[in-house]
This record gives sequence, C-alpha cells and structure tokens, in this order.
Amino acid sequence: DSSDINDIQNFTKSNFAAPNPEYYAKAKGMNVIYISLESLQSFIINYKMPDGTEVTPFLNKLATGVDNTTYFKNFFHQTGSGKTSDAEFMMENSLFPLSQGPVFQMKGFNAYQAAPAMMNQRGYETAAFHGNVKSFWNRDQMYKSLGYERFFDSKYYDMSAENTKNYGMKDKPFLKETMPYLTNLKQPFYSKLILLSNHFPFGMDKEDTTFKPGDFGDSVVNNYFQSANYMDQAIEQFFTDLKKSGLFDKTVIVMYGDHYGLSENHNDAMAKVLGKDQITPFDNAQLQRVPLFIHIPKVAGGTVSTYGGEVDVRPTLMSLLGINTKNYIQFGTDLFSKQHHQIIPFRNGDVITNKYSIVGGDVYDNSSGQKVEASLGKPYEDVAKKMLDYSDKVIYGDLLRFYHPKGFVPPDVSKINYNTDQK
Ligand code: GP9
Ligand code: MN
Repeated sequence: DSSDINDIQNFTKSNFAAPNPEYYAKAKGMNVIYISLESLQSFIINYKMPDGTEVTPFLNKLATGVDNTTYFKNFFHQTGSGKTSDAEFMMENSLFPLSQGPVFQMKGFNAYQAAPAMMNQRGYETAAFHGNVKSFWNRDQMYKSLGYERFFDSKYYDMSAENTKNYGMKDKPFLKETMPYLTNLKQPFYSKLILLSNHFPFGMDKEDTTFKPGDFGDSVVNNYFQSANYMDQAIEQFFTDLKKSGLFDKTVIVMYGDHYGLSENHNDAMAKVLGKDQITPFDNAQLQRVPLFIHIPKVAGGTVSTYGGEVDVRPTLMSLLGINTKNYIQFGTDLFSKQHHQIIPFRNGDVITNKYSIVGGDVYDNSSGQKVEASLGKPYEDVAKKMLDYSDKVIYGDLLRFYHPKGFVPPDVSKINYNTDQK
C-alpha cells in the first residue's frame, strides 16, 4: 500500500548519489543508443588465444578510451531466469528482476517509470530494435509499459536463411538493416538494439567467420570465441556506419553484456581458458562480470575500475542527459558519482562489493581470493537484502501506481500499437 511506497521512497532518496559535475549533463539533448551484447562476458576483453590472437580487437581498442569510450571492467550482470529481458528491465527501470520467473512475462501490465517514457515526454522519439518476433519474452506488452513508441521486430528485417540462426538475425545484417531505420527516427531519439547471434550454443555458419575456434575440449566454449569475434566485427562496422551518418558525435552509446554465456557446466574448459587448475565458487562469481562501454561525445574515456551492476546504468545515463532522478524509485546509483555505492546484489543472494565477494554465504577478499571472517560481509548482505526486498515490493504490489515523481507523465499504453507499423 502507500505506506510501503513512503518507506521505499525514503530509502532510495537517502541512497541517492549526487551527480559528478564532470559528467552531469554532458550529453544533454543527445540521442541515445543502447546495445545489448548477447552473452558477452568480460573475460573476453583483452583475452588472447594461445597463439596470441585477440578475440575482440575492436572492443579492446574502445577499452583504451578510443572514440570517447569509457569501459567499466568491474561491472556485473544481475539477471535471473528472464536472461536478456531481465537485463533490459534493469537498464531502463533501475529495479531488480524477480527471483522467481521473468518479470517481463509476469508483470508486463504494471505501472513503470522507465527511461523510454521519461525521454519520450522530453520530446525524444523512442524505438526498440530486435531481430526476433516481438512476442518473445512478452516484449510487445512490456515495451508499451516502458513507453516505447516503436518496436522494430523480425517483421522489419530480412529473415532469410543466410541472415539468421537460432532465434533470429545475425548481428552484421541486423545492424546493417537497422541503420536506415535509425537515421529516419526523429532526433533526438532514445533507442535500444538487442543483438542476438552470440547466443548459446554459439556455433556459426562457416561462411560468416575465418576466426579459429578455441581448442579447450568443449565445443560450446570453443565456438564462443568465434562468435564473440563476429560480434566485435559487427560492432566495428556499426560504429563506422554511425560515423558516416553523422550520428556518432551527437549520440551516447551504451553497450552492455546482458548475462553470462558460459554456465558452470563449462567450468572444466573455462579453467583451461583462464590457465587455472579449476574454477572455484569465488572464480565463478568473478566470471559474472559483463562489459559495459559508454561512448560520450567530447568526454575523455578509458578503463575505469568502479564496481557496479546493471541497476546502476539508468541513473548513470540520466545524469549524463542532465536529468535528476532523485525523486524516482531506483535501486542503482550513478557510476560516475563520487558517492556511487559499490555494492552489487545478485538474485541468488550473493553480493559483490569493491572489497568483498559474498558467495554462497562465504566471504572472500577480492584482492587475495581468500576467505575472510563471515561477519565482514554482514553489513553488505543486509543492505543488499533490503534493496532486493524493496524492489520486489514495488513490483509485486505494482506500487508505482501510487507514486508520482514530479513532472513524470506515464505512457499512454492504449495509444501504442506495434502492429500498425509496416516494413
Ligand atoms: C531472444 C533473445 C535471447 O529474443 O533476447 O534471449 P536469451 O535466451 O538470451 O534471454
Ligand atoms: Mn541474452
């Protein structure tokens, strides 16, 4: 009820991290492009195959700060069973996904105060792009609740055999065919592009790659390298196209790995990949790092070591756009803020901070990987639990119905129709 929402609002307000003036409003009025990097894990960034070949040479370059890009090397996915859609949910709401079931499917009709709606009311055109049918993960319902005016799904793409594999479009033709749709949007626009081809089990069509697969005794792991290399090339091509179109210098680009690609079932091969005897529970928790890149025109980039997770991205982006989110119910904090909370709750109860990793109830020191006294983790576990509980309350109680941040205009869901748009 409404007393719950008051408690929650007090909590999120008192946790608000004031924006860093070096970043605040640096992207005011610019376009936004989110790119979901399917199954991309951070171990691949700067990884070299045994013969010395880089897997992701383009992303590695971005990580050095090329193209005004900031790379977060200690960024973690926080998804549950909703996988890609859970990551999308966090990116745009700064709420946690659910521990039981995909929130996109279970709570698609809730009231949200999501980034697309916030931008739409500020004159942005909002559009999502994905080379799979719109009903997957209940996106066609949830995107309306988030405030997306347009959804370019598989219907808008050439889904021929050579362009597709398993769920849908391969990244190169997907990004190529997205370009004209993107350049035809009214500016400024807020958009997201969901990549797809680096998806389990990662096997590729021969004609799409010359990259040598790994030799780690596990075909899924071996193919992962080829497939990640293909994604890297697709992104490089897309950056080139954005520069040609003139969009590059007036667009913030946020690229994030949505969740792990290689589960614990592949730990034997992963030990070989990482040159370790075995993958311990501590190692496995560290492997939940996913890349986060943010291209901000005119702002110097580079690799930063701030710890954060997917719920932190919305407050970060909003600060860059010059929008104060202090009055919003959100559980992340701005990654560029000096007051950013380096505490990352996971849906399985684990918690990672810049100092400790709390994994399966054991507390490890991050720098040594050694177990330390469990009581050292307690304060972080308590805060993490509180955040998850409050977020669950918001979602299960549909509490944002009762909450009206000053100036927020809810999307008029009845006016959004993704069927009227034709190719
Ligand atoms: C499907 C795509 C992949 O449309 O988002 O889903 P995943 O299995 O990664 O959640
Ligand atoms: Mn995914």
